[in-house]
Amino acid sequence: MIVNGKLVNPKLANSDDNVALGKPARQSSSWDFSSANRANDGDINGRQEGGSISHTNGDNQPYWEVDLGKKYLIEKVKVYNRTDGYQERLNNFNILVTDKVKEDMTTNYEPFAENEKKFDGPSKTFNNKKIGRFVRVELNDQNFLHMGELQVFGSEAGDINIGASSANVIYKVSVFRNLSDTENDVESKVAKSIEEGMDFSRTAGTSHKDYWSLSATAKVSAKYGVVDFEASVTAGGGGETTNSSSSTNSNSMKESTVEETTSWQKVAGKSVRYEFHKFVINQSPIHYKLNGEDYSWFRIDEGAQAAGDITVLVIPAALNEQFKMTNDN
Ligand SMILES: [Ca+2]
Repeated sequence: MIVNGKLVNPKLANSDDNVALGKPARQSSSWDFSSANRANDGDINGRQEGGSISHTNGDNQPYWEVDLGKKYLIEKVKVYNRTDGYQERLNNFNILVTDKVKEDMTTNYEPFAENEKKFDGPSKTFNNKKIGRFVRVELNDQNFLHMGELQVFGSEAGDINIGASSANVIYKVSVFRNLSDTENDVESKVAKSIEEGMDFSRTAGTSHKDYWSLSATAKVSAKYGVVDFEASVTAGGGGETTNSSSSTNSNSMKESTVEETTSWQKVAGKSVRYEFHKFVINQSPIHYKLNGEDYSWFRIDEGAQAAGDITVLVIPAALNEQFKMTNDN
């Protein structure tokens, strides 16, 4: 078995970015030259003379809406009110999100913030967790709607589709880390069965007929995956190994392990032993695209039992960027 590769860090959307900035915006009507795009032009100036506030006519339930271009897990919406008077008009309003478009009409709105009253100070931040592509501010009553700026913060949510049902092999990884200089017995948890929630993917290599690969990817969030740990191994015919670990903020994480046991293994000094425990399930994988990367995983209907096969990889713990190792297995 020949293993070589480098550590990789999955790219994740930067949640500090205002994803509404400069995106297409519209409103129920425009008063004078106060077009919708003024509320996401990057200028929070709330004075009419500054030329950067959006402003509708006195419509019944006027709205302002931005199209983020793709689905995001929206976690924060910050609204900047007008500051040169008339602030009380931004009163009794909803912030709504949706990712549904039907014949150019947005539908199926969900409230991000409901029946909000006017707020003190020039801006207010609303927190929630909603999947959406469109963010709308709408007054419940008849009035003028104007805002200095509206900012949206979140991470790209990606797209999900369900694959064809088939027998699939997935792996759960156990990590035995020995940071001391000498060989030691190291304890880790080994999964005996797994179920829905925290999921693992397998990717088949295609560049060589004897070539195989696997990846064990811990996903968090019931609906949308965020990588917490990823290790992939390819071998046979001189494959390539990547091994990465990253920590991200999680959303409704749910452990998949139903039953586990404690295992002790001897691990050489300054090394990490990875055990990939094989599970075989027969159902449809869920394919997921996030930040240009493809993932697939499973929502397992019933606790799947370990098949008993274990693949072991031991690598130096101090490894940082590049590593190469060879053994006869
Ligand atoms: Ca503005």
